[in-house]
Amino acid sequence: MTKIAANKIKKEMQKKFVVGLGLTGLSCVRYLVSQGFDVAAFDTRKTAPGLEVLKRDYPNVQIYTGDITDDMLDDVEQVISSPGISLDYPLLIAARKRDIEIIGDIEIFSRLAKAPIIAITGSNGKSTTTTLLADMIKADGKQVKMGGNIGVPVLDLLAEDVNVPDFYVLELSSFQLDTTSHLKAKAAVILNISEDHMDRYNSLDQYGNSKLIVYKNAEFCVINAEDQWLQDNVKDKEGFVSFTTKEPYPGQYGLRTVDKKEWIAFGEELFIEIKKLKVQGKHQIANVLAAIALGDICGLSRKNMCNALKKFQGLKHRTQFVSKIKGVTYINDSKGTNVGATVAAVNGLDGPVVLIAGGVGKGADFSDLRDALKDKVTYVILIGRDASLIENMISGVVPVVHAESMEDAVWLSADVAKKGDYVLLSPACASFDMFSNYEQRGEAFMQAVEQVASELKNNDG
Ligand code: UMA
Ligand code: ADP
Repeated sequence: MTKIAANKIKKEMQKKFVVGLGLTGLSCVRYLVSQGFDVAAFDTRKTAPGLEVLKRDYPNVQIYTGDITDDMLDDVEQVISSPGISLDYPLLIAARKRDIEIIGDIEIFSRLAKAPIIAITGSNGKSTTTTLLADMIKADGKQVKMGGNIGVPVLDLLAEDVNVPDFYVLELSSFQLDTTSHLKAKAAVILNISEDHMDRYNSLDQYGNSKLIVYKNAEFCVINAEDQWLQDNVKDKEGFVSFTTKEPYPGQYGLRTVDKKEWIAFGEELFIEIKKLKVQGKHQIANVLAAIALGDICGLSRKNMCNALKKFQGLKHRTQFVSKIKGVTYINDSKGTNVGATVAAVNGLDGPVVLIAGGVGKGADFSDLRDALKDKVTYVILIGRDASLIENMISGVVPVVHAESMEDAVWLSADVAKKGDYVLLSPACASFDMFSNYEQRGEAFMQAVEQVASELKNNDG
């Protein structure tokens, strides 16, 4: 028998079972079928998002939807689970009982990738830092592929790999890291840890520990010196590169004031003046510092990194300027889907704030909002499913009003905001009770702001 035929038979005996038919599941099926594996797939939903495409393009893939049955895992040698499915889901418990390996797409990718991986995780700032680093790598004339939680399933990066890039830059969520064990990043950063996804994890520690997986086996580790959870829980930080938004010590990335000008610095070395950056707010500066630290590890030229930095405007829906109407500035931070992000957004603004918040709280403890809102926020306008949970935590601290829709919320905000105020949409919640995703929520906010702008202008005329 030829080696190729033997390999084919070996692969056919290895049934891969893909759990979840979202972006990740579909990309896993695509990749595994292209490699000649026998593949079956399952989704808890009877009408999963990728179901029709899957049936059309992969008629040989056996598909199960809805309830699980005992025989599903027969002949299965490996389960590839999507990030949206909890590891406590009964099918995955059953797989563990049968000693079937459970991995995710990041694990497959880690075992196969032929270029250095830069891994970026944290509760907030992942997409921003990932995009900025990819921009810097491009500005340095190198090839980069960006994927992961940012919206491009990693196996799609391999599928298109005719030319292996110089770097893969991956945004990784805790869900993705939960099913990853062989990631060996060239450089890894955890930007920060604050409560998120408490409907999936028992505690902040359990959630944080998932993120710590990025540091395991990484050649270089980058850490936020100001993050309490990381400082308390990363036991051995020897050799770590760290960043701070205060004055750095030698070998650390931070901010330095020289002749009344504030600079991004590496120890004593001045890198770029803050006022040359288009992004604003301490939290965004922290992301910039992390990206520079990673860029240095990648060996990028400082000049090219600075060029990318000067152009970087930040991402849409992240403390994004929308409009200034009658002296009130409207900011869209729809991607503020947890308390940490909302606190950072509020702190980053230099005037009184009317805050629009609410949605699906994901089991979060909203009490941290109390201190952050106390002296800065004049009104909170609440929308969405968990509005009353937030109200319970902040009532007595700041006046609260409820709105039925985003449009109503924006009109209410325009009524109460005074000249010099900010109206900030930063929900501290997920969006899926009222919108398909955070992008749609942000668009709804921006449209409503446009409406306010045009009606107030008409009234003026
Ligand atoms: N679902 C079911 N039944 C299933 C499988 C999934 O109900 O059998 C539900 C999940 O509970 C979830 C939704 O379907 O509500 C999507 O889950 P999924 O695993 O199918 O997700 P994908 O479409 O594969 O997208 C995932 C990431 N989504 C999640 O982790 C929930 C995307 O990150 C990521 O861009 C994509 O893989 C490519 O890597 C999005 C996200 O919301 C942006 N991530 C979370 C976050 O950033 O907070 C972690
Ligand atoms: P992620 O990909 O981790 O969700 P994003 O870059 O998309 O991060 O930003 C998500 C939200 O977090 C936005 O509301 C943004 O304003 C806020 N944010 C960004 N960077 C930070 C940071 N370093 N600390 C706290 N909040 C941040």
